[in-house]
Amino acid sequence: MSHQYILVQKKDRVGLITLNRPAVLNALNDTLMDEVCAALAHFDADEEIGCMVLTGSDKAFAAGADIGVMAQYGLMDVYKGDYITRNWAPISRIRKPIIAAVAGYALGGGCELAMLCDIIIAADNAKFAQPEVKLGTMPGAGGTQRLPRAVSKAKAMDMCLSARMMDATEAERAGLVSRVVPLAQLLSEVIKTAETIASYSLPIVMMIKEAVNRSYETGLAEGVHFERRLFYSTFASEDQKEGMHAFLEKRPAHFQHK
Ligand code: DAK
Repeated sequence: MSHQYILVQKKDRVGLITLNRPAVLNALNDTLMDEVCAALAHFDADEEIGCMVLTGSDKAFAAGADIGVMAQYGLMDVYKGDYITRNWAPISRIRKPIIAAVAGYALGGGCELAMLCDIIIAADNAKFAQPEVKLGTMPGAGGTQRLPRAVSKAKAMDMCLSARMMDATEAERAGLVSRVVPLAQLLSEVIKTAETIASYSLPIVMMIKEAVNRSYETGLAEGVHFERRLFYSTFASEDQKEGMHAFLEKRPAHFQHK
């Protein structure tokens, strides 16, 4: 498959997608998002892939939605065209884990795209912001919803209302990113983590993703109940037998993803 704005690679059981629109710091347009969605869906359906990584360049993960495109749109264009929603929403239905490897700017839609992933690992030069207010608009892909869940209401308000940039250290302290690594090691560290995840039983990994995501969308009792049902169901898998017997036999587990 050929792409205009992304690069796609398979590294053993890891699917790597690199945003590649350097002239505009990976600004997100429809073609780019169509390509990202298609590549993620392709890896999601590929039995040989256990985890995906989404990254950008050293300078920018993505500097937001393409302002040149948005500037021309009126209400009817965005509403009737289901602007962005049609090619962003499918990302939240991807069942395998996605890690965002963020270096440089993750602004507006770039920050929202990273938050659509399951884990954000940041380089020490990463900068996060929701600067839409400066353009006379507001976050439209989860900035006002996922950010407060990640970093607290006060910090999300601060970010969305003031448009200030949060550096990697603050983002880690606030809980937006899981860890910060030196820029030169970002991709190797992220791929190492993705390989570790991909080495585990795929259906179990998918269940864990599903269960953690459920915690965002339901109350505690319902969430714990959901977790318990999935936990019980892991006992019907061959990989649960393999994992536990491997421990008892003091040998590495060889998961068959079933
Ligand atoms: N769109 C288009 N072009 C962009 C861009 C963007 N978001 N960001 C940067 N560029 C372009 C610049 O215009 C420049 O192009 P040339 O002048 O070379 O032709 C080139 O990239 C390099 O940028 P700079 O020259 O500005 O580079 P600097 O290092 O000086 O500054 C910067 C880097 C990232 C601080 C600056 O470029 C900047 O502030 N960029 C805009 C950031 C921004 O405001 N982003 C938020 C956009 S609003 C939705 C989902 C999502 C969204 C909306 C709806 N739905 C689901 C409905 C998202 C909205 C947004 O993201």
